Amino acid sequence: MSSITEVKVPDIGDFKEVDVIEILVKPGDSVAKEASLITVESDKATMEIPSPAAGVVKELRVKLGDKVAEGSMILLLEASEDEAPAAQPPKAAEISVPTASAPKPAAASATEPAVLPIPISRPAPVPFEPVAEVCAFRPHASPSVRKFARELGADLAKVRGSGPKGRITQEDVQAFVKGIMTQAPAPAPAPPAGCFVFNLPEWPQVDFAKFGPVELKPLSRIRKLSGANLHRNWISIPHVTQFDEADITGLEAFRKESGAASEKQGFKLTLLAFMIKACITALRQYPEFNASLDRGGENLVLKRYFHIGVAVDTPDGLVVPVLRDADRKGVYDLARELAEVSKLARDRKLKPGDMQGGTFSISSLGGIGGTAFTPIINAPEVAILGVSRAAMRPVWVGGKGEAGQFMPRLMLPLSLSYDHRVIDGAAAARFTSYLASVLSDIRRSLL
Ligand code: CAO
Repeated sequence: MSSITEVKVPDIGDFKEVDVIEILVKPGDSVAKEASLITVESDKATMEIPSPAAGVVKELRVKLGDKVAEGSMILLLEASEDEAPAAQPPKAAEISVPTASAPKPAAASATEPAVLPIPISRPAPVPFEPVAEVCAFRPHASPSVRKFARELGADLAKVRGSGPKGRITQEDVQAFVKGIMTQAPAPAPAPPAGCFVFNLPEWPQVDFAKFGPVELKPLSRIRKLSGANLHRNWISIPHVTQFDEADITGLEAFRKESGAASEKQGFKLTLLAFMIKACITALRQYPEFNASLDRGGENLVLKRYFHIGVAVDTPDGLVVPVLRDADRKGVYDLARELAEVSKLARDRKLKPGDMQGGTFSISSLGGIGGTAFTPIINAPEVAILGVSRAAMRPVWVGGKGEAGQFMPRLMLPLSLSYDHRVIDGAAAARFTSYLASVLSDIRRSLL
């Protein structure tokens, strides 16, 4: 004979009221003894409440978001025949599921009426598994979701929770795994030194549509990949940006004079090609800028080659193709190659290898505008030069006092971001002022 059992919230220790955050069964489900029925959560712990017996769920008496306390009814369970009690059943109100640690003997309640004539099975105590949120940066998920993630090999720390208070749901884990299966981006290698764990407040969950019309625009694959890398670099490298400016009046005149030859061959002799040349001169002078930290963070790997990455703005996002052995190329060759790689980038034809092996990067926004910015280092490089728009300005030249005068000069703003673990502020100031001097008199790059 089968019997109906009222399953209630057992002794939940010190917690007076807890939230129902997950309902793991529905009417008609067959459950095994000790199978989890619901998940409840206090501000300190998450617990699953197991079934006291095997049987079929007849009726749910809780819904998501309900607050429950010890004794609250969870559901009615039709216990299987072999689960039916052999001995005399206790009263309905005595039904209790097992407790977390020291199970209390179920006490008869005079005030709680028995809804049905229920023959009761008294299950053997089964300990809960309260999951204390021992560290604040542990992902917020119930034990069953954790188990599910473990089975799929999903790292919960990387899953964004869409549930209340950022809680990770089973659907979030499924979506995360699906995302990996479809995109399969290479996992980022561990940072060279140390491991970074941040204890940050949860990201604000805002329903923007509540405030006005919105439109959803999916991020491009490039933007997602570069966004993840930029974020990693920004939070794991102590950036400092050194600002300076170079007088490029003479260089610009020279570039214009020399430009006709390249125009005939179908490419522009751009300022950027000269910038690359000048940077290599400065990198030779200050080799720690053409370097990387080794994996252990104990040594600086100085590179004896000069592969310069150039940030290219494309409709799909930022990419950084690398001009290899730029030190062995002339300004015309560099200008031609720049035109080629930026076209390849915009036509989405760059191969992964075209973006690898860089030793130093340049990000030029000069063609667009602005006076300064703070570029993000392209790890594992240790420095990146930002170039803003050159402008004519009155500059005091010719020495102090009456000997000097204001002259109109074309001034180029430079913004050098560097990894402060590797490069000191004084070295960065020397590097940028040396670079400015080379740009002011490009003949220095021949020396
Ligand atoms: N100051 C003033 N004018 C400049 C300049 C500067 N620093 N740099 C370039 N210009 C001028 C050029 O002379 C050119 O003028 P003309 O059309 O009159 O000849 C114009 O601006 C356009 O230059 P360009 O962009 O075609 O060429 P470039 O060599 O300067 O740059 C490239 C090439 C690929 C770097 C650029 O097109 C680009 O994509 N820049 C954006 C990079 C970026 O997004 N960086 C941000 C990274 S951080 O998010």
